[in-house]
Amino acid sequence: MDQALTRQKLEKLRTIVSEGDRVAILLQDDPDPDAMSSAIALRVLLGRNKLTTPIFAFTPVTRPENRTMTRLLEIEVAPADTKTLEEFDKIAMVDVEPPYFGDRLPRADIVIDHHPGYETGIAPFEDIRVGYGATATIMTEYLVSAGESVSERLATALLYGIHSDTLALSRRVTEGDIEAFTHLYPLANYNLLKRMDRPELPLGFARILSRAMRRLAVRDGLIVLHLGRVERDDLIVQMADFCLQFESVEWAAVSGRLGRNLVIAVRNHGLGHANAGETVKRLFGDLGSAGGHRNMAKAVVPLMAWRKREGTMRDKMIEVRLSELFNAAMPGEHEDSAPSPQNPHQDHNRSAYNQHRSSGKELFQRQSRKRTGQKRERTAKPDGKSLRSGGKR
Ligand SMILES: [Mn+2]
Repeated sequence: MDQALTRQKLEKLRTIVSEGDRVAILLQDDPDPDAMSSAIALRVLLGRNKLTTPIFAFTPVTRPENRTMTRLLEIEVAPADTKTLEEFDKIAMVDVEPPYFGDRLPRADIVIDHHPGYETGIAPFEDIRVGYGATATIMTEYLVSAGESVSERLATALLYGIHSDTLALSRRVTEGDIEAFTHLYPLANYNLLKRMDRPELPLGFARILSRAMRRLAVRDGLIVLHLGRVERDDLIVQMADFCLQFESVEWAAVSGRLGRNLVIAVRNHGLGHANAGETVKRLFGDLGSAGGHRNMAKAVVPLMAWRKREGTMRDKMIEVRLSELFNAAMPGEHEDSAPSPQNPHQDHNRSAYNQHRSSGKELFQRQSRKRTGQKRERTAKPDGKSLRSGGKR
């Protein structure tokens, strides 16, 4: 966006809010770094503080990285309710738009966002720049245009907002995002950034980790690990990311028990045709919520539903079973997991996953059937070793 237009917008923005107005800044549910950093930037632009212009959200910040951000940068997000919001003279929102809130929102005066697809023309001030990687970029442009000096805290927050919304400038990034990033970079505190990006691990996790590491094995580019009971969801996700870093690993599926659920995080390098989101949907969609993108996906399955389908909730068996499922789900790539004779559902599930397999492997299927005395479509040599001669690597 050109600077003249930003300056024009900025002037209008400042006319919307009068001296004595109490302003609420409202964020999306479970606010993320882009939203929180944009909120404190707006406060600075309006020349206000946290007493006259508090930040609200209907549900609290839950992600550990984001909680670390609020703690390290001392960002307070108060719980919103419609009645409380009604008491404010002006309601501003950043990184979100009025229709998102439905009935919960009494009014809207200022809207700054980068999300597409919402009805516009609701608030007297709107600046919606679809295509921008982050709202923090828009806010940085305002700050530059206003000639505001950006504090270390604000620069750190905005940089982290851009960083997390654009997956470290790798997704949906515009020249504007890179410019804002470059502008903020020398002003930010890297030590804090590092601590936000990698939240501290609870000490108790070390024991879980050491047990899991002993079992870690890469099979045809795939790692499957079940951690047992964990205290935080992000430990499972971090572990999946970690596993993906080992050489020759293309896919990692890591699970853990969290409350009454089995949480499964999947990561891959995006090679080949398999899609992580579609894979978890196919494997676990009937049990709970499952979905995601091509490279990262997640399933949250109630343990009771798992037991109903799989017949057991024992941690050891969960890992065995997940290993079978994921090995079978990799189209033509991962086929060498040992069959689990205890599991009555195996053949049924496999046949569904293997429908697309090529008939050129029939010889081995026959051998396999002879070996086990069962009708099975799984393609494996009698010795259980992989048939694959490499495939696409
Ligand atoms: Mn955003």
